[in-house]
Amino acid sequence: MFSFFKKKPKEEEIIEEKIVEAIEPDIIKSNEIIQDIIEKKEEIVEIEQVTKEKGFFARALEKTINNFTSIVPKKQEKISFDIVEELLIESDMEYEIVELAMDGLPDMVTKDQLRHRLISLFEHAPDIDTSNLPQPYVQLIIGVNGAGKTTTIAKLASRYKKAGKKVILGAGDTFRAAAIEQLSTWAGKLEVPIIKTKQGHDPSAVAYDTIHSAVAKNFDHCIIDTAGRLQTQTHLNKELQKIVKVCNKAYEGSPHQKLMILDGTQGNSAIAQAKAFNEMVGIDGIIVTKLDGTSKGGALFSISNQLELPILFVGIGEKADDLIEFNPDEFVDGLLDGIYL
Ligand SMILES: Nc1nc2c(ncn2[C@@H]2O[C@H](COP(=O)(O)OP(=O)(O)OP(=O)(O)O)[C@@H](O)[C@H]2O)c(=O)[nH]1
Ligand SMILES: [Mg+2]
Repeated sequence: MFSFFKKKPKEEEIIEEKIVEAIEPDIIKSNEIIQDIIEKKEEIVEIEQVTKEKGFFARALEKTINNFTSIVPKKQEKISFDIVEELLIESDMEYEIVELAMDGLPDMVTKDQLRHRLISLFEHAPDIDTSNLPQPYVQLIIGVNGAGKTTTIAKLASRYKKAGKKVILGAGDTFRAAAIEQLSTWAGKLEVPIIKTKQGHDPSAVAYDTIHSAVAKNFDHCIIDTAGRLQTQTHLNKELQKIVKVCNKAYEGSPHQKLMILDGTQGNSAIAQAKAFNEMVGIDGIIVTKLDGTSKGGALFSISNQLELPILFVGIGEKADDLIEFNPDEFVDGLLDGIYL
């Protein structure tokens, strides 16, 4: 301690000064780095907060909105008619529908004006009354290959189960190898029962057994998977019509809902598919999957408007929770908040 007050020899002082001189830039640099890290952390917290606050749709529509912001980089109060038209076409809304939506709008379009027009595009679709559902409520899931049918069944089952309902699944895709295992794995994860058979067996029999079991054991929801098929595959389409008939035999009035699963990344081309399936068996509602993976979010306007069918849910990821109820107001707000002040 005493030595602390002792005067340092001259060389020692010089060496000390030199060391300080040598390391000073490093100290300044590391202080800068620390400051940078602190600022970045604050930025991340802020981004996380904003992301949390953003509606589900804003997140689901991220790719579509990114496309918008490449045309309108800064949010505005009014956007010119031509730019709005470009934005809608860019989001894969069919030109006919764009014209319909924009008819009579002024040169500079406000958010409210556009919002009103876009929401009205969904108004043709009938409402589905979800009160007093028959029990069991039988849903038949249909669509082309890879649209997201099986994953959507898992998402629906998870949703119903969380609402305290009893759910049973039917592995009606007996055509594709591994389809039965895929649904069985989901059933295991979600802890819901599944009725299945061997690959190649009659899917109508699976549908029958599933419904029969659902009725006998008082299940609330019965969801039946089907094999992916193209509207041009006549034998598979006959098979689908047979499944529908057999459901009605197992429990009169079922299937209560024939749900068409459309791959959102296909944009407008999904409309032709849905039309063909609608003619084949009659569709009651639509679920659009993979909205998270597409910049073609505007196709939902054309899908609902052209088919005059309600979009019930949208898929926004691969997990069981990645399904959100479709709400036209929130969907339109999610889109417009990206470009309007
Ligand atoms: N990103 C994303 N991927 C999804 C979504 N829905 C389904 N998928 C993925 O799409 C792929 C196909 O999904 P499946 O559920 O097997 O589709 P499917 O219609 O049953 O297919 P097939 O039975 O072969 O006709 C899988 O990799 C899923 O994880 C979604 O909403 N978002
Ligand atoms: Mg499948």
